[in-house]
Amino acid sequence: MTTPFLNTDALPYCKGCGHSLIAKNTSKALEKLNYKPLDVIMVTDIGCHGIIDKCLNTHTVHGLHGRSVALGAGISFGTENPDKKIIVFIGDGGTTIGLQHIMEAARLNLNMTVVVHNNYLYGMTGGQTSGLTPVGFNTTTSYEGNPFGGYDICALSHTAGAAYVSRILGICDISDKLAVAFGTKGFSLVEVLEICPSYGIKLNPRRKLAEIVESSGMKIGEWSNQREEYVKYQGKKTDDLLARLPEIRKGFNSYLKAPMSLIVSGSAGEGVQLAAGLISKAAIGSGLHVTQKGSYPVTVGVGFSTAEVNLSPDSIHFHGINIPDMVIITSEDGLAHNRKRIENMATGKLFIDSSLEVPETGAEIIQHDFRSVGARNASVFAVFYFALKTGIISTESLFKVIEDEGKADKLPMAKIKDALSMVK
Ligand SMILES: Cc1ncc(C[n+]2csc(CCOP(=O)(O)OP(=O)(O)O)c2C)c(N)n1
Ligand code: SF4
Repeated sequence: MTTPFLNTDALPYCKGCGHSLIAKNTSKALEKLNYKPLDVIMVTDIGCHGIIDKCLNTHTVHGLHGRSVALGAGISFGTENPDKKIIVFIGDGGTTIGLQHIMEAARLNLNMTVVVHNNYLYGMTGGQTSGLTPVGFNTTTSYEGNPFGGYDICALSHTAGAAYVSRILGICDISDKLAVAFGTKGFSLVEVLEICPSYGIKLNPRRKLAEIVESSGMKIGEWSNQREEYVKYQGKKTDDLLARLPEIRKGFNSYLKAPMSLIVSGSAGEGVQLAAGLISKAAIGSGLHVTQKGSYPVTVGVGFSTAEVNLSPDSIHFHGINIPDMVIITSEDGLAHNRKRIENMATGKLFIDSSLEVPETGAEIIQHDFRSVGARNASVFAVFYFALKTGIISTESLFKVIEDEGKADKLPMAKIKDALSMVK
């Protein structure tokens, strides 16, 4: 039977896995609290518990191992809407890996609930010990019993400042217990104890969950802190960074009818990213959709600098560039960084500084002395040259960006115009 929150009753877990019980009772608890599926943002972690995503009718986000709480925290900061319910599903493995994220969310008392699926081991990868495995418990990395005790995630979260924490056994109907956590304002965490039938039960035959819990020394129970939730502490909201960017209005046209990928590359400190930015903004001003990505070594002043630009008359859904349509190379560093991709081009155009050795390529080769305007301006001149030769964007649209951004004084415009006037 499906529920408003679960689109199937064929949950993807091994027979008897406690993860199924948690998923079903989460649905039940949310129904009891009158949440609608799209009021709920479920963030899942890596692990067996995380494969529930496809069964959920809620919003879903799947995070890296241990990082789901950080994602949930980001969503909580971003939504700041107590009517939306953010729930993070995480395993004991992810809890170990992302412990600090949990502490931080508890310390700030962010509006969210973390459900720790504690089956005492890493389920998906074959039953290894986690930081929550209790002393004496057998796993595939401790066949003679874990020599260490596990973290008390409830005590840690409570001490860090969580509004509500509980440790419960993952048996029978746990929906009311989950509902208490889901209904808490601020940060709540429920540690649900279970045994993974595929590894935990096999490796620990004849042991019962209640006895394992007892021997771990960690009590079943609930703990709370009377605190305001994070939203109540908020002062002035920070301005949206995007809102500060000047709007680019369409003032030009482009003949581009299909997506085109372009690489601009040269040496760090030679205006490569600036030049690519000019193309991108001029293209937006010409009615195109644009993505731009920069890459350069961490030592930003030496080595290559490469910009990847996608231009398209329609929305762009993937910004990666494998084999580019066009390439502009203004220095040896840029050539070395892109040689493989240039060699793989069967068509397209390569604009390359005439001082450089031309690599083997199927692209049409267009050589020009871009460095004649000075090394620091070679890339800016090269994009003007590119505009002139291809007509994809006009040189006027590039001049307009420079004007609008007040860059005319910082660039040798006269030199560039002079050099352009000599281009045939
Ligand atoms: C960063 C990272 N490290 C390791 C892995 C490999 N990995 C995938 S699932 C898993 C174990 C998950 O165990 P747990 O978090 O306890 O969840 P369970 O499978 O028990 O639900 C691991 C280590 C990964 N996907 N990503
Ligand atoms: S391997 Fe263990 S944790 Fe994973 S689905 Fe099967 S029983 Fe559940």
